[in-house]
Amino acid sequence: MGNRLIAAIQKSGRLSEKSLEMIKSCGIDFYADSRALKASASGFPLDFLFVRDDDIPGYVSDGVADIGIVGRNELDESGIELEIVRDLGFASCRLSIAAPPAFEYKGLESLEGKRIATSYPRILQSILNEKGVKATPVVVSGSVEITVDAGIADAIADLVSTGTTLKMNGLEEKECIYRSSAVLVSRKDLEEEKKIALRSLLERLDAVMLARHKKYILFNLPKDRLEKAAEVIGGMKSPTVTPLMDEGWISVQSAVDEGRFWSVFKELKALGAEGILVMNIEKMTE
Ligand code: PRT
Ligand code: ZN
Repeated sequence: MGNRLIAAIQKSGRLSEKSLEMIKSCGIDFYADSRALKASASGFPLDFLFVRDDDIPGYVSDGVADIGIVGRNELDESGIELEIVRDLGFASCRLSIAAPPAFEYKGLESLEGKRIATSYPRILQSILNEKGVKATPVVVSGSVEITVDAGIADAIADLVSTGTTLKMNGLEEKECIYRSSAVLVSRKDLEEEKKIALRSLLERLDAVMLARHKKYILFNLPKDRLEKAAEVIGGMKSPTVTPLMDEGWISVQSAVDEGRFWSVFKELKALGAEGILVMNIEKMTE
């Protein structure tokens, strides 16, 4: 063990699968039985502890684990200070104020003197404090959505992703007050060898995350449109150009930001591009 990095991962829940998938996509091999509480990677100095997400910040700060993957909400709620080394982007959700449609909501001020049920009292309180609003928190550990109907709260502050749960319980999302997604956290005082392992993990992770936001495109283009096409594509230094048998034509390939993809696609077509092929990129460096 000694110099192997120990990662605390949620045993079973919304973060589990994606956390492991992210590590696997870095080319790190391991076998994790769903009932096992521990696992070890082969060919990379990384071990896993499978635990409840609530325990992850504490385990990392106590040194039981060196790194962990946890929701930003869970970390902030714990009040434990850890280094957030990467925002992994998955399991994104928002903490929102919700109430029955009849509740007239004009902003956080409308919560003055009201009872608000939540599982995230610390985050809620800090947001209310910022606005100088005094409300009574009602702390529950689950099924927050039923508290209004049950008569113990006037409004709730709960995590939302699709909004279906709120609707099903007759509640209206009034305002998003906080955003969260899964983050990779680390102990602040890692030993040198573990730091080296973490750096190597991050290098791989960055290549995977960068690739996720890009598409690779390949197309044929009349030679004289190359300059214009390069402008449209933008991004990387310059596209790769290969001559074709037909002298007036070339084949062009480049990575394109996913967010800009459809507008690039349209403009390339307008420039006369043909046979456009689009591919996912597995890993890349800038
Ligand atoms: O057993 P363990 O303690 O490990 O897991 P858990 O039950 O505490 O957590 P889990 O697995 O439910 O969630 C882990 C993390 O996923 C959370 O801390 C968030 O960071 C993130 N996440 C993302 C969510 C949601 N989306 C989410 N929608 N966590 C909870 N929800 C719940 C929400 O509380 C509400 O009940 O889903 C419901 C709303 O969903 P929609 O889609 O109907 O809006
Ligand atoms: Zn939990």
